[in-house]
Amino acid sequence: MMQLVGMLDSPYVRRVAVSLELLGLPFESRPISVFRQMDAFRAINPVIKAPTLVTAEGTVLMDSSLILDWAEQLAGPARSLWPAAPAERLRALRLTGLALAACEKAVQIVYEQQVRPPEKQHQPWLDRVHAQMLAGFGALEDELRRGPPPAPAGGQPVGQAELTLAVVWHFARQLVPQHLPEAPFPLQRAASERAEALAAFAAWPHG
Ligand SMILES: N[C@@H](CCC(=O)N[C@@H](CS)C(=O)NCC(=O)O)C(=O)O
Repeated sequence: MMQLVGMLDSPYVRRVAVSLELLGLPFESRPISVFRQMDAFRAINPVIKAPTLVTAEGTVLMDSSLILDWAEQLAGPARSLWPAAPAERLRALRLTGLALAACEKAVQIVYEQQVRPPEKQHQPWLDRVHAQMLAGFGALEDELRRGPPPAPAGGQPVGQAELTLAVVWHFARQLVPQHLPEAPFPLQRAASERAEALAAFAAWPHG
């Protein structure tokens, strides 16, 4: 059985876990920390990146989007979390890209504030990534105002775009709430609440 290595406090790990669940692909979760259990992680993947997927044959994959590419191959097009029509697929890719960019910026805020000692923090960098994160969530909110994310070909209650933006919103509100007010983003808040109520999200909770 394939193994998903990494903790669910990582939004990248969580998006893979929820996606595997919705794709109907069984996996073993190995919640090893990239910080507190570096040696154990290194023994599986010397690069120490979460998520890491160890396939049933033993291939070690990393990067959530590439892992999900492989998972989609295993599940087949009839179960896909992506829409089949090109225009909808393009919109889903745009939404997912915005969510992943906002996510990267939220993670950078966390690293700047929690990994670096306070005297080594660099405010201009923090300001830059904070503005980038808000720009990402702002663009996502504009997109959601134009209409809901496209439905997936596999008929799941959420597709990859909605799943990712919901995981990212929840993560950012948990980790950097002082940098992310809820009021300007009501549609993302609602999407997150809807998603968190789904069985696949409850099965793989943040943290
Ligand atoms: N683009 C990657 C980002 C993954 C990532 O940065 N994961 C973090 C945990 S949230 C990590 O491995 N951090 C440890 C490190 O980069 O050294 C993905 O989509 O999987």
